[in-house]
Amino acid sequence: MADPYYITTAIHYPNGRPHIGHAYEMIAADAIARFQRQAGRDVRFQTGTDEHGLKMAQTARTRGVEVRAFADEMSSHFSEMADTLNISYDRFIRTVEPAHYAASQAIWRAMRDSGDLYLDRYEGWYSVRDEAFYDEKELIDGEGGQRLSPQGTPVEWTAEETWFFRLSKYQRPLLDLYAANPDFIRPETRRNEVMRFVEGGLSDLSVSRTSFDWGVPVPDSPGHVMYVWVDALTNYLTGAGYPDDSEALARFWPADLHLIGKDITRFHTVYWPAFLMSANLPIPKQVFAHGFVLHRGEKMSKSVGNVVSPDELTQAFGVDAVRYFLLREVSFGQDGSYSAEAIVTRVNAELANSFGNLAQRTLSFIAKNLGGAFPDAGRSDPADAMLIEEIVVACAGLKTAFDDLMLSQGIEAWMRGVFACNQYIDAQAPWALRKTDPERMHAVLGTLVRAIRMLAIAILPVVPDAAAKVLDQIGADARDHAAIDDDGWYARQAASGFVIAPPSPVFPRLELPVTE
Ligand code: ME8
Repeated sequence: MADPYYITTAIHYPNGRPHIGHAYEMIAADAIARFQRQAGRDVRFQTGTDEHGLKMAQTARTRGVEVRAFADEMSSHFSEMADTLNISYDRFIRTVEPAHYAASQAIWRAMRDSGDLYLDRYEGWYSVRDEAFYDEKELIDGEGGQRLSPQGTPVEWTAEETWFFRLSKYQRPLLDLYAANPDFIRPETRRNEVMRFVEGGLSDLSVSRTSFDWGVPVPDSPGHVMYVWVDALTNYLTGAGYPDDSEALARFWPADLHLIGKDITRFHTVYWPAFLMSANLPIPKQVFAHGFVLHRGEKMSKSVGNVVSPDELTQAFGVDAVRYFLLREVSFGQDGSYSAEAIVTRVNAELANSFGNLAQRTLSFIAKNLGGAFPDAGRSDPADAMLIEEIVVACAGLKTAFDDLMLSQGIEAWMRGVFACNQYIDAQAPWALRKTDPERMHAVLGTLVRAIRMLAIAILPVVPDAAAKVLDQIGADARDHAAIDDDGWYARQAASGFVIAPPSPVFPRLELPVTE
């Protein structure tokens, strides 16, 4: 049976509409999931919405709607966005599902049975926006002396009876975990931050609330609901069949990769492994914290008026263009910036004018001048084998980089293959050979068809629809990594009598919308 691979995104708060940051995270996870499927892994890919907590309850109240109805409506915007963006998730989890209540209560009982939960009075600072507790020493001063969280969000003083989790007990085990697994937290900058934070000492964590009831009820403790992060993090286990589906659990737990944004690293690399250790469950193999996507270098905010919805972007430029841009432009793990100009420039230069143009010119020439028949072997030249070698290297470069989650570098390696094709066309001038040297023309066009197929397979995880269209145009069915190295494909396809129809362009040239 194929090797399992379990990948998750964060589950998103549906207290507002999805924004480009949510889209970015789903797209990156999707490219990784598709890439692993191509490599033959048995992928389980989960995304979803995080629907409990004070933030959701307060937003619903402000809007005068019942919180469950509000959650239902808002969650659907996220699943619709996932579908629009062509996200190949296996499960879209909602934390209001009964299966998720069962998982959250099971992990709670397991932590309680380990002696790690106790009742006490909590008094301290809470940020509803971050759904996070902060120590006094972490706070910063805002305007007019207002206390703010380190993220710059307002905090309020809270005092209530709550259950506590003995986080302090896990300081040493956590530091040991980081030391033994240098790749558990990536990138390196985040790993260093987390280690410094844990080395500074850990306070026990308040993990239940009594002042509101929008959450998973704490077992055997009437009036308490779980702190939203306890239930939220448990979604990853719910998706792996916890607690009852032992077959799925054995297969998919621990997760291979939690892909999250940098602002929630602490929850995933401190609290989550501590909860799991307490419940005697294995720790995920890796947490990768991606950076933030900014609009023209600025944080998106409603008050600045620079919030662009993912829908607006995909309607203006197309889904694959937006996917390509985000993965190519943003060095994975760092912050990045987007603007309409940057999208148009990047996509036109690399997709429309380079890869798209290469496929379009080659295939329409064959359709027109060879009646769509695959070119003959013709008279080969060392330049042909050299080009194929460059393409093999480019595709292998993408694979090595994607295996290591270096998405942007992987696409860059692929682009070198595209540029090699364009140089080859300039040097070989196949269109001119039609009259002067048809045998050579056949060999050149045949080499280009081979190259186009390999490049299209390699880039499928990034631009799944567009690359599939190119592959359809040449009738290439096998689309996994092994197919890239299949030298016999061309001869078989030519012998099958497949006819290349006049292609319609797959990567249109983008125009800047007039409003920008
Ligand atoms: O934090 N650029 O949900 P969330 C890139 N429910 N990524 C961004 C971003 C931006 N501008 N803004 C947010 C939560 N994100 C919790 C997670 S997981 C058990 C619970 C990322 O809707 C953010 O870092 O506030 C996070 O990974 C994800 O979007 C959801 O953020």
